[in-house]
Amino acid sequence: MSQGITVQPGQIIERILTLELVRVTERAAVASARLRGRGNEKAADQAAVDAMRRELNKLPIDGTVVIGEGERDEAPMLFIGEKVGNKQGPKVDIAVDPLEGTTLCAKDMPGSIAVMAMAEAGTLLAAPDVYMHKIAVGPGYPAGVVDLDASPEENIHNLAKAKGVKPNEITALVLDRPRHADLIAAIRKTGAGIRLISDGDVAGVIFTTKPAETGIDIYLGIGAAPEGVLAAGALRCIGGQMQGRLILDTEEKRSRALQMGVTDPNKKYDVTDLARGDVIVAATGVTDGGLLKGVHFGKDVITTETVVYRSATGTVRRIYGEHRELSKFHLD
Ligand code: VTB
Repeated sequence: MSQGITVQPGQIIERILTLELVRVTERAAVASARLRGRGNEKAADQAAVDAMRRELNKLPIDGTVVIGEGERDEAPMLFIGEKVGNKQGPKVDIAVDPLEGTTLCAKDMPGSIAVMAMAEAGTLLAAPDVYMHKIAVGPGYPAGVVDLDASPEENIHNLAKAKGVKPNEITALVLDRPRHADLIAAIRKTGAGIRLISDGDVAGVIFTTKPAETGIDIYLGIGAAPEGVLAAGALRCIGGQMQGRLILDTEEKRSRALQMGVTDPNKKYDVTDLARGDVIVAATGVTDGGLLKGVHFGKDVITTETVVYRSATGTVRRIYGEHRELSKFHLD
């Protein structure tokens, strides 16, 4: 008699859904990839949103979007609070960034991805779309080796010490923004190098988990909060440390955050505060990038590359898709 797969009730859904999530991000990636290099960020984003929503609604889940395209009034699709799925399955939180790096896609520059996370209901931080101070390093360091509240100099020195190298052998990844002028100067004072990126800090944080491959030891700076939750979901699987703090610098932002359940506006979140339950994160490349190859359109085949992180087991899968039934993309 065949042993089959023994799984706890509930887990089978999760196992199967791992592949289902790949389908969702693949569709979103293909839809937006058709609009690569057209200079139209909105259209590329909308295409990804439409495709992602259509696919999500086919899944056997009772999902609620906790990180989405915005508030209900501003975003007709995949708004925060929107119910997704066919309801024939587990209650889950859904976090989406259908096109992370819209500008990269519009300019056909490296690094745009379609990304989403699915987690046990109530376990993803319902982060408002505000900025977040973030810091992240990969696995293998003692807990607390870096800290959001330490100076950049201290963090670089402590990290270098823990890695057993000199500060000038450390490379930090920072979003290239005027707001980071002081941060950049402080990091450079230590002798460390900085890789500046124009967008795409979900991948930026993930890069820290494989310094030998990516050359990135630490992520520092201010990016968007929703991207912080998605990145934390991936780190939950791979390991690594991350801290984030919402930047709630106006009364309006503080009350919006409060409505979403943020009672302490100054809270320093760690990885498990951002994504504390079992979580699956899937990302498909739109344009070629360091994390993933983008979508390639052939005459008879469309190829995609997707990575899926599953926290329950720490499994990371890379899935190369060769899609030959192109009619499935016609709606995209
Ligand atoms: C970052 C980046 C994203 O937003 O989070 C950034 O990783 C933060 O906002 O790809 P600003 O562009 O205002 O600095 C994105 O660029 C887009 O969501």
